[in-house]
Amino acid sequence: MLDGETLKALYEKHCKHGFKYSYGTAGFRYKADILDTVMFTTGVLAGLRSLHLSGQTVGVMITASHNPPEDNGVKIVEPRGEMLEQSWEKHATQLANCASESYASFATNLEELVKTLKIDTNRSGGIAVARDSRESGPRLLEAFEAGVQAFPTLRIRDYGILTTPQLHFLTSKTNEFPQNVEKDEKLYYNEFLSAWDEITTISGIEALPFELKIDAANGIGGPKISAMLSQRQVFKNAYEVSNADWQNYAALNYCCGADFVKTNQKLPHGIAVGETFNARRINCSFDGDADRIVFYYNDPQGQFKLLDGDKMATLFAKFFQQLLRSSGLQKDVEMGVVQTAYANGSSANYLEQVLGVSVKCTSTGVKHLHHEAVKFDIGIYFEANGHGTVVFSSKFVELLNSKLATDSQSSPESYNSLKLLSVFTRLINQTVGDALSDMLAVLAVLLVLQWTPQKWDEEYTDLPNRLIKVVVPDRTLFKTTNAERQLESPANLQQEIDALVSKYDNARSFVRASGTEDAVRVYAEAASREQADELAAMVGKLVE
Ligand code: NG1
Ligand code: ZN
Repeated sequence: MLDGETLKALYEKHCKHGFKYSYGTAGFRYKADILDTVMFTTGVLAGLRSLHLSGQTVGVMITASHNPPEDNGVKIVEPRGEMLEQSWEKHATQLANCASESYASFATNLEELVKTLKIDTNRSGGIAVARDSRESGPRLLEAFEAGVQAFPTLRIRDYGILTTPQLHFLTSKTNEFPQNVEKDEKLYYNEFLSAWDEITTISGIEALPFELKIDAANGIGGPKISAMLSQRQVFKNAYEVSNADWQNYAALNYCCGADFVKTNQKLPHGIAVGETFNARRINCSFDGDADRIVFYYNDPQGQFKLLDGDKMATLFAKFFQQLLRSSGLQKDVEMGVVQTAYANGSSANYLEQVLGVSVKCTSTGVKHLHHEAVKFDIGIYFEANGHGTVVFSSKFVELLNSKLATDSQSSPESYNSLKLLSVFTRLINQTVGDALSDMLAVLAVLLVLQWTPQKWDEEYTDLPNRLIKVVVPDRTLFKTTNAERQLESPANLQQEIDALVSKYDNARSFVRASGTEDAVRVYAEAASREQADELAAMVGKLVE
């Protein structure tokens, strides 16, 4: 470990005093100009984490996802690509807050962590770091790297600008694959494109039978999706990337991207609808770091229709259920869907009542959903905003492989279904929700089922809903229970919300503090658009 004098000099170069930080839903996320201290301490903490995990490579992503351009953030990724182990979040928060107080406080806290976690600071270890396209990225990276220098035995691999899921993927492959395999973007593209190739072979298509429009939120997903799709003839002339101006910092997430489309329930700037209805036209929006995706289309009446995370979860559930049945595996495999309180009531109903699939509800934030999803053999998890993926248990993958090895003589339908299930385990980025891989997976399902976006949408009808943000003096006063569906404090507020909800048809509403923005979120759904809007506004007034 670095000597005290040198570490202090680095600290003084990068740290400022007087802020209070907290490692929230998706790591630290604030205005970029107050983040230097946090970046420095996150460098130190990621180093500690790697050393604690016997020198395995730990990932770090510098991003503020769908937030405005002036924000930024950072999160730590576990060696297998998952979110930081929950018990370490408090260490991250504490170290940042100590550093924000004084060097002495930071140094004491660091010493305590090394001691209590029994960390050998002389061993080697590794950090893989990447950032999204924000202007503040290079400055914050510098502060981060200064923090990592606390442990001179650590190697840093700086991947430059990547999507968040690319960083998760490469972190996981760095630990999984031998050293002589190059862990770069090529590895990422090859992984998903080779699975996609099998889909095109199975479907027998030479050209994508969709007119695909991609809104890249002026983020890093734009150049990356082009780099991916341009490698395959089947996409030639079939897609167009809009809002791909990722070097125009101010344009990031502005009037475009998945969050804009989901929240406003309308087309983003830069995506126009044709004069005449085209059943094969499908649009999608990524968020700024390309870990979320939502799809949408305009119906024959010209009405905007959203196909969000709930629609993706239900599409995958129906599809995998069919494949499990036709391959005779349904009795051996447990499949479930994990959602949050923001999932549309109709989606949970459809899953449980129509498909008969089990549904679990967790707190917001993919780390909670992921944790629950891995309990299933096929765990489908999506936040309504389009952030999610599917995870497959190793037991399931082994079962598939052994069936594929022995079942080649069984019915072609069953064998084909087994093959498709196997391809999907490779087409989907299981480490984390990934706009690029999710997009390919959704297109693959539609191709196999020969469905149009409208056919997909017709499976069930969303209840009209509204999500609003209310700025309050102190959002930490809002404490929830029951997977964030009910408030415990402020006292009596839940009863007042319940009283309002009971006046509307088929209604539901809940309130929680955001973990990524300084605001409280109010969600409402009801039988009609007017009722949902009115209920959200009324609950919003209660909260103010
Ligand atoms: P917060 O700000 O805690 O609501 C938002 C999203 C989460 C998740 C995180 C991380 C909503 C309502 N909330 O969290 O689902 O994606 O950002 O990006 O969409
Ligand atoms: Zn994101």
